[in-house]
Amino acid sequence: MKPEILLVDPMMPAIEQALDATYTVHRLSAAPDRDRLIAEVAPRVRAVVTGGGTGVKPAVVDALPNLGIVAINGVGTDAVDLEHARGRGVRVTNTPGVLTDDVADLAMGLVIAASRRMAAGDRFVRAGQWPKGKLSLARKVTGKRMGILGLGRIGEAIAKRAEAFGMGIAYTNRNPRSDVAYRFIASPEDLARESDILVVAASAGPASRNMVGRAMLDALGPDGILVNVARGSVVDEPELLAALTEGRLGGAGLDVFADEPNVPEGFFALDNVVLQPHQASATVETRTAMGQLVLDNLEAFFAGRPLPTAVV
Ligand code: 8YV
Repeated sequence: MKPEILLVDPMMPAIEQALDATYTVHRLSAAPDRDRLIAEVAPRVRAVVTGGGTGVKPAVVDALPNLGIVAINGVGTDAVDLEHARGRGVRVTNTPGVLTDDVADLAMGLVIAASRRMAAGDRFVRAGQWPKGKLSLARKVTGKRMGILGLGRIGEAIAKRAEAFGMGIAYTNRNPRSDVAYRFIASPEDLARESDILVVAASAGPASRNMVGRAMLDALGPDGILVNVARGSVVDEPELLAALTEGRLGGAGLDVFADEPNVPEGFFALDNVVLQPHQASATVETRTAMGQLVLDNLEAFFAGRPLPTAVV
């Protein structure tokens, strides 16, 4: 008898095939009526596999009496209530490490794209405007001051890349780090004031919710660039939209939003914003490695072995 699992978000075909080989997979995203599927399979489901941004609601965890593990296909754990899972005796795993480079690469891509107006330039050429005029000047990247909000694995990988661009690097973190030479600035607002480019790489949760609000955006200022590759919840989205619209902030590169996949339409009209549909870990190589880690965690769980990347 194969153990039964609930797959919340689709994964790469090769990973789904590997899941099918070992488990009976109930696919939530393909179900015409999700609540009905959950009710039907609830007593038999031993594992939930879900995306970092999607997670699983406590009510669903509570509806699955034999659930033993939630395997997150992502590093962020904010969409799963970890304390609730702990209370229910449910293990939780994520996929740290394997996606660090990709997220840092995309962050630098957004820094360059937003500063150098690459998306606006692309639209300009496609619209046949080049023969009629010139794109307005962009902002230089090399040598700028970068502030990093959250210097964990991903923040540090972004800092390493920024070093190659001759940037001065400062950061805010829960605690100063003794193992890096970057400048620690305790106050997020001071960090923004002393940065040309502010990159959000902090983990999401109650402590960082709406942390980047009006005060920080105004401190970053009309020439400042904000890049967010963490979670939409860390930034006060209406304040960000207002700052960009009113010219109080220079530009933004955004991979994440408060209510994905819904992006406030106000952003669509802004030429100084580069938008991505949560792509930071979305490469064949990294999604393969993330999927493999999910498979490894499930295998260890069902074999009664220690979990490779346990959070709970
Ligand atoms: C993924 C993520 O897009 O790692 C995370 O926390 O949000 C992203 O890597 C997501 O988890 C896809 O399943």
